[in-house]
Amino acid sequence: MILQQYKIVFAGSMGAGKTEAIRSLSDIPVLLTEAFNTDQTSHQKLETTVGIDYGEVTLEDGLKIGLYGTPGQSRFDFIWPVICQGAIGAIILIDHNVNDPLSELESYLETFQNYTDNIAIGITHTDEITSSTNTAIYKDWLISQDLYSPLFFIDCRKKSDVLLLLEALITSIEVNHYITA
Ligand SMILES: Nc1nc2c(ncn2[C@@H]2O[C@H](COP(=O)(O)OP(=O)(O)OP(=O)(O)O)[C@@H](O)[C@H]2O)c(=O)[nH]1
Ligand SMILES: [Mg+2]
Repeated sequence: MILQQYKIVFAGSMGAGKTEAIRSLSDIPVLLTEAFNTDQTSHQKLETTVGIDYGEVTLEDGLKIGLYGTPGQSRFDFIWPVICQGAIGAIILIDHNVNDPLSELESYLETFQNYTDNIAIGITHTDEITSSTNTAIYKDWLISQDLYSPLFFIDCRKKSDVLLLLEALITSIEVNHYITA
């Protein structure tokens, strides 16, 4: 399982859709590490990731990617740098409906920029908007920070959405580092 040609890590807040994104994308049965969620204050979901999710996808050009999902709970943040070892990039997923999604994005970017130069951002749950936060804030903020990470609004339950984000990340890596399959 560690012998994948390339490794991409999915990071981001609890319930943002990391496990779901890997499930949608993977060509193989996904190795999940879900357990009963005892942290109902952070998120009211029934189960949460407590280890490393793992899946694989082979892109049209034959490039095989290992998909590694992190646990969103910050009590597991010690494992994030471990999972990122050897990764060519990371996808940060942020639930648009959390209290302050921009500060969550800022905080995950700040952390994961220590582990990889290549980051793409997926804003999730915009199909069920419950907050009054404007969706324009993300791009405006990235521009204000002089950051040019690919950013898409995605539904993690849709393979095509997650694939688009993954391919945008791969393209930006190829442009930056001339990776060939
Ligand atoms: N409506 C909607 N549901 C979503 C979206 N993305 C994920 N979900 C659902 O949100 C729930 C939580 O998703 P998970 O994939 O478990 O979230 P996670 O990021 O892995 O969460 P942790 O492992 O707890 O950190 C699941 O029921 C998903 O199907 C989305 O964009 N829209
Ligand atoms: Mg999960």
